[in-house]
Amino acid sequence: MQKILVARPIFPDVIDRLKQHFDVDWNNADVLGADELARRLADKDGALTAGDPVGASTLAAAPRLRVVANMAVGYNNFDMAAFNRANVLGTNTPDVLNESTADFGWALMMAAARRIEESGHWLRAGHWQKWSYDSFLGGDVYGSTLGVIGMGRIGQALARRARGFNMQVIYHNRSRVAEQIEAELNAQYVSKEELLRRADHVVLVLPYTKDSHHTIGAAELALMKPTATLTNIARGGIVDDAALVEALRAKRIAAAGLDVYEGEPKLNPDLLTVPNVVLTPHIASATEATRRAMANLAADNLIAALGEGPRAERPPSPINPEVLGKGRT
Ligand code: 8YV
Repeated sequence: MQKILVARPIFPDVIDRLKQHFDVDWNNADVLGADELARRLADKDGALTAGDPVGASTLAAAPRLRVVANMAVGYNNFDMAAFNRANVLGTNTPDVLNESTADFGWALMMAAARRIEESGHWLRAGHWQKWSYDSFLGGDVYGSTLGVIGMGRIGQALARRARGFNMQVIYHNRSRVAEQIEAELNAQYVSKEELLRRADHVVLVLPYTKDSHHTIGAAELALMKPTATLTNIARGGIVDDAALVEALRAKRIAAAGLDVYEGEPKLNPDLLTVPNVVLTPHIASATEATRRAMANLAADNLIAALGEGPRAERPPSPINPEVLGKGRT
């Protein structure tokens, strides 16, 4: 039987499914460090990760490894150049999380705009004595301008929701999306600078790469309206968190909603002292149904990629399908 490592705690019934196909080494405990991950991969044919870094040295320590299935749509934890050199297949979990993640982006954006977390803390602290006309005044979402940076599948799901809020949608992306999608979403392609100047609510839904590092820093925050909000449901590192703290403190923008952070699960401690930011612990895809679908899709990828003879199938969501059929190097 082929051997796999499941590097993280996941749903036990998905482990049971995997056990029907593989000899499973399950790390149902703390996150594995790089050395321990390499040690546990030394005799494995496949692995299921969730954000664990896998690069050249990890692959070199695992000469049998042929596939690593990430339980995430983002795969910036994989060094894909190293995967390609070694002919190791990487897979991810696209699509199954689009709607849950878009819902959550919406929730964070609205919470930031309407100061839900800030006012909730104030209430819990016992400060509420009377109604006041100017308590926690926020910005409207209905009828405002939504700026989406990263118009992929999740960005499109987010933009689709804007119709119900009568919003104008502008977007920026590496390349324009098909005209038909622009028309369906009633979305206008603009430069990043124009988007930052015009949007009332900016939402980041782009993948993290060298090029998207600090897509939003001090200069970009300075372009935004003082009444605008910024929401990041993409990846830590896309926003310069220190610059964001400064902008929030100085009220250069009204508020932010963050689900991801530079260096998470540690985060810039200054963020905790800023009232006008909503903070959540990387849970945008975290609904029962979606996390189950992600775990099962990662399992499907492993089962198909490692299947032999008549059981060999094309995995449903390969990142680098060009290595399929090539021998491990
Ligand atoms: C994952 C995510 O749960 O899919 C992604 O890219 O950010 C989340 O949905 C997280 O990355 C753990 O793998």
